[in-house]
Amino acid sequence: MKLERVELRRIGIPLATPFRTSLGLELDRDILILRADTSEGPGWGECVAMPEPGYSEEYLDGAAHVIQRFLLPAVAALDDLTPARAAAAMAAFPGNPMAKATVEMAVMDAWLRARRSSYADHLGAVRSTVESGVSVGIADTIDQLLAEVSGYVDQGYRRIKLKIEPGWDLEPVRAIRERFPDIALQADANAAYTFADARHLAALDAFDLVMLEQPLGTADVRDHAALARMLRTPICLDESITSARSAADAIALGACAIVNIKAGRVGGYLEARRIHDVCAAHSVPVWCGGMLETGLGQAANLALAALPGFTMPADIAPSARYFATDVTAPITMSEGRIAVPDGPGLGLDPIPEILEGYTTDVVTITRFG
Ligand code: SMG
Ligand code: MG
Repeated sequence: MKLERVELRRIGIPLATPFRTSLGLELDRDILILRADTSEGPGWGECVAMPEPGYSEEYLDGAAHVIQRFLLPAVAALDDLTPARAAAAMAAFPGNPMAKATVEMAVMDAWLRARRSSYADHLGAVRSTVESGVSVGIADTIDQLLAEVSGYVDQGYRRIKLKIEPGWDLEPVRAIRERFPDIALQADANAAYTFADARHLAALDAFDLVMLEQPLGTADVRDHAALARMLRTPICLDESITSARSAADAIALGACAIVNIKAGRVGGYLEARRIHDVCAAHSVPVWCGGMLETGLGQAANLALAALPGFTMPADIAPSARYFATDVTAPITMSEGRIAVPDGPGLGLDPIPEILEGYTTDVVTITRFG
């Protein structure tokens, strides 16, 4: 297989519900969709970088530039292109995991479609549906949060995750726990605290949380280990885990009991699978995180979340939770579960007219480097 042509398409989609976290407020999604045309057919990738650095140092314009200027020439130079060879070629450049994951995702899609094999089969999925969890943004008031979460509980989500930050933590968590004593509940701080907040965070132990996700800074792995010794609530790392190696280190330090895996954060689905393997070898449960993806990204995430070590509900929700109209046929939930696509490649296609309608910019590349 050989890369012949790439289309870098920027789309803007309003979010069905504004999403506020300690990182800022998202009202719509600005997303880069990469179409890779190869000698064996097309494949699709989605970039999860946000418009601004915040969640990590990557941002969308920067990722688009790195893809065009460095990653595509390296991948286009390969005569016998496979997903693993693409990842190896891109590894020559340090960092930029979300940019790399976008290219790898599209190459893997093209390669699997040509082989009539699904993402799920290729990655090693063992189940055909995945438990769906919902990530709930910071609300203006506790009453608004209660109303929003009630709706999600009624819809049947298997787990509720509350975004927290200093000033919005114990009270919202207490209110939700009092109203819903039996739901699986967890909190995600997106690195908003420091170790100086350890005693305050220990007060979350009263609310029987499944986990506390990334309370401290991305680089504060040793502080997470110290915090873990002070809390009964299990610590889950998200931002801090950037590779299988960093997962092994964090586990060895005692910095996390659970790992959130996002392919974009770690450079692609192949590295995501390696993190799954490392965690499984240490009996550390993992679950699939989300970055408010379209149906394309969700399709790949569903395949990943069907691997055996993914034993906790994913941040994968039906399309309607994110967008009034998704770019693919809508992803739907039934009794809190979402089906893993089983068609070739991602198993879902973008609908051309819908993609076109959301498009804000297209660049077509036929000569690389
Ligand atoms: O995709 O349902 C989703 C959102 C999941 O909360 C979510 N993602 O830190 O886990 C996380 C956040 C990152 C996105 S914040 C802009
Ligand atoms: Mg997180």
